[in-house]
Amino acid sequence: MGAPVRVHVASDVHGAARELAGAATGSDVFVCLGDLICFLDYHDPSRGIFADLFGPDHALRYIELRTAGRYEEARALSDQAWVGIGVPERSGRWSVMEAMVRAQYEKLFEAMPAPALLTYGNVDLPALWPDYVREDHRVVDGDVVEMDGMRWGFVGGGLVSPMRTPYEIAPEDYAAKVASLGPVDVLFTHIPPAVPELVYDIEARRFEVGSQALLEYVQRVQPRYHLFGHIHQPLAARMRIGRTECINVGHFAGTGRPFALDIR
Ligand SMILES: [Mn+2]
Repeated sequence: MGAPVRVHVASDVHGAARELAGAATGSDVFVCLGDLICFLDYHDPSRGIFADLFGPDHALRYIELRTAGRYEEARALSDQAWVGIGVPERSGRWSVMEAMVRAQYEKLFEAMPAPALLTYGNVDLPALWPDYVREDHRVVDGDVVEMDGMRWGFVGGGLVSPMRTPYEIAPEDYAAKVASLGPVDVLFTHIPPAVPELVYDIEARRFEVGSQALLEYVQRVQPRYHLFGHIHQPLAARMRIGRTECINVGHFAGTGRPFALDIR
């Protein structure tokens, strides 16, 4: 048996550029599972694009409404706030947001270790990535990378949800990406398989969206590992599904540390 491959995995970076810069130290391979952008910080409402645009009080109220599942009221509050900063037309908002997203991506991709294997989270804008990825940043979505005689599969993005985050995919399109992988030894995705314990967030107190297609894939293909993020405070951070060890790699923005695993 050869030497193990030590992989460091970071997911849900949400603006933590400083910590990201050191996240590959000591690893053979660095993997980032997305959600680079910070729109809102549920722990620190003074951080993120919403707070920068509308102030921390607005961000806090917006967070409260969304946490309570009052999405329509949250949207109305946000409409008001846009009027407040002199951008009443919906059509004018994107250019303001895009400039702020670009400023974050510039910092984050500069801090991103290289080489790295990357895929998208639901809080990412794939169309902007080509402007920021560096030469040794390999973006993989619905595809397989050969690694030391193993097949590592990657599926990025989230599924359609009431949160209306930027990169949400219809379940049938997501399932098609999963199906296109073929068999893999290690599966990397942003979102978890649809297992209640893995998708329930004990702090937000709600079920987030997991993927039925991922669950069926894991049950059928039985990769050695399925590594994912997305749920910041999961009810269960790991679980066996048959032979597969399913692991939530943790909330990088909260811990500042990558998940480390030796794979042989
Ligand atoms: Mn996410």
